[in-house]
Parts: sequence; C-alpha cells; structure tokens
Amino acid sequence: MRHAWQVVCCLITAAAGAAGAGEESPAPPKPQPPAAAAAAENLIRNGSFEIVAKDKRRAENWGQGGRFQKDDTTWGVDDTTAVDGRYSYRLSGTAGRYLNVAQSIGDNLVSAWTRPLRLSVWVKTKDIAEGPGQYPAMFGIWTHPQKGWNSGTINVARVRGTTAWTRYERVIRREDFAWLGKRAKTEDRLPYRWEVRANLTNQPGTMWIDKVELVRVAETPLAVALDSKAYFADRKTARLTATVRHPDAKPDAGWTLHVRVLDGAGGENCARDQKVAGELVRVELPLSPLAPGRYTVAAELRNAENAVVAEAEMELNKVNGPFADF
Ligand SMILES: [Ca+2]
Repeated sequence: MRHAWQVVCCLITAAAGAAGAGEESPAPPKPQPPAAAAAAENLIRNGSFEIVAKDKRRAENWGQGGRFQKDDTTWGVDDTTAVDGRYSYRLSGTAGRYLNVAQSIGDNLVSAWTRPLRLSVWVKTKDIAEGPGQYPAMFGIWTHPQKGWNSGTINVARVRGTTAWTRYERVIRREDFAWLGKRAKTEDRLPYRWEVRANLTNQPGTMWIDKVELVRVAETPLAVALDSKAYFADRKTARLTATVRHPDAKPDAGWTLHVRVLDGAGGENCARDQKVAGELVRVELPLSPLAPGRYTVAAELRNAENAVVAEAEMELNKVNGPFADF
C-alpha cells in the first residue's frame, strides 16, 4: 500500500497549489492515513466566508455574478446567521433577476482530477417561491465553455420554501461530466471554466450558504460483489464482479485479480486469476464442488510484480433448494 499512499500525497500537494494557497511547506508531510489527509484538505478557499473584503460585503476568493447591483443590499456576507464561525453568505433575489456567488475551482484541479471529490454545503432558505420560471435556490458545480454561457451543471442542493440550516453533499466523479463532452457539438463548446456556485433565478426569496467544502474522497481501490445473496444447490457458478479503482491499474499494466473461495476452516476450495483490463472485472466461480454451507470469497488485487495492492472479501452461501427435504 505504500505506493498508493505516495500517489495520494502527490495529489494533495498538487491540489494545494491549484487552490493558490501560496504557503511554503517547510517539511514533507508526515505519513498518515489517506482518509485523514483528504478530510483535512478543503479545496475551496474561504469556504466559511470568514475572510471579509475591505468593503465589508464581499467575501475574499468569491465573486458575484448575474444582475446584481453594487449599492443594493441583496447580497454579501451576513453576520446575523451562520453554521460555522461568524459569517454566512446571503443572496436575496427579486423577480426577474438572476444572482450568484461563485468560486473558480481552476483548470489545475480539474486536470489532476483522478479521484472522486465530495462537495458539501450548508444552506438555509426563506420564502423561495415556486412559480413559472422560478428556479429553486441552487448550489453545485457549473461548467462553462470557452465562450458563452453554461455548458452544464451538477446540482448538490435544490431547495424551495423556508428551511433551517441543512447540510447537502454529493460525491462527484469525473465521469459524471462525460455527457457534457458527448453533448458538445464542437470543441469550443466543451467545458472550459469550472466553478462552485450558488444561485437564485427569478426568485424573490433568500438563500444563505456557509461551510462550503470540496475534498478528495479516499476511494476503496477494490470492491467485490456477488450476483446473489445465496445460491441453491443446483446452481453451477457464482458470478463475482470486482470494481477496481486505482490510478495505476491501467488495462495494459499487467495487473490481476486473484480470487479464492475459502471454507470455515480456511481451506481453499477453488482459485481463479483474472486479468484486470478495465474498471470492472468479472470472475466465474464453480459452485458444484462446494457442499452447502458458508464460505468466504477472498479477492486480491495484484500488480505486475505480483505484489498485493488491495484486498477485499465477502460471504458466499450455498443452500439446499427450497424442495430439498421433499
Ligand atoms: Ca461561516
């Protein structure tokens, strides 16, 4: 697992650069579990809106968009309500108007995006109306082409009515955006700019947001599933599907999945090796040699040097048929 770990460290370092932290790191990061490291790294700057600009209305690192007016009071940091620290950010709309607050998540982050990200936000709303053309209070990721308007959105929150502070989250994978590439008819319509954004469209209500977090999720490199919870005695094979999510497990990298069926005493009943040629690996396990009972299916993800990179196991039950006693 040492190798996988180093990859995580590199990604986190790259992400910190993308976020423009601009701070020197005097010592290399201390080894710690990947999950803990990912949780500590919020890729959103000033996600809690605690750093207020000199005008005492804007939040540093966030930009306003849409038809806002500088001298009105419909947007800005708000110290009357918050879930974290002193400030939240408020958008108060009016009918026929469009308002948003957004932060670019940058090309560097997107190009280094090899692991899923979890975007979360706290939202509170007041009087978000439901009528023709009145969109809910929305929060999520917006993408834009090189020229022009939206090329796509991924929603994390869509809220109507009046609600207390509520946390919303969504795990986002790069493949979630694949449809954007398919939809774009020409290259200049492909997603080019990426941002995290809250917006109100034609909406007289108010929304507040606070504690925006975008973190890398430490993904399990190997997960296994069987096609049934239990197999009757007349079933000849069990089908196992393994999901392999590891940046180095490329189709030509020579990785294999080694699967064994073990009985209660740890005895091996069968073993199969399957080449890893994609994210999904399917293995057929013979059931005929097994007496009815409970077994463990143990899977190992092995690299080209035959070193075990990840392990997973699950239970397999073989049962007598429903009419076996008759
Ligand atoms: Ca806050």
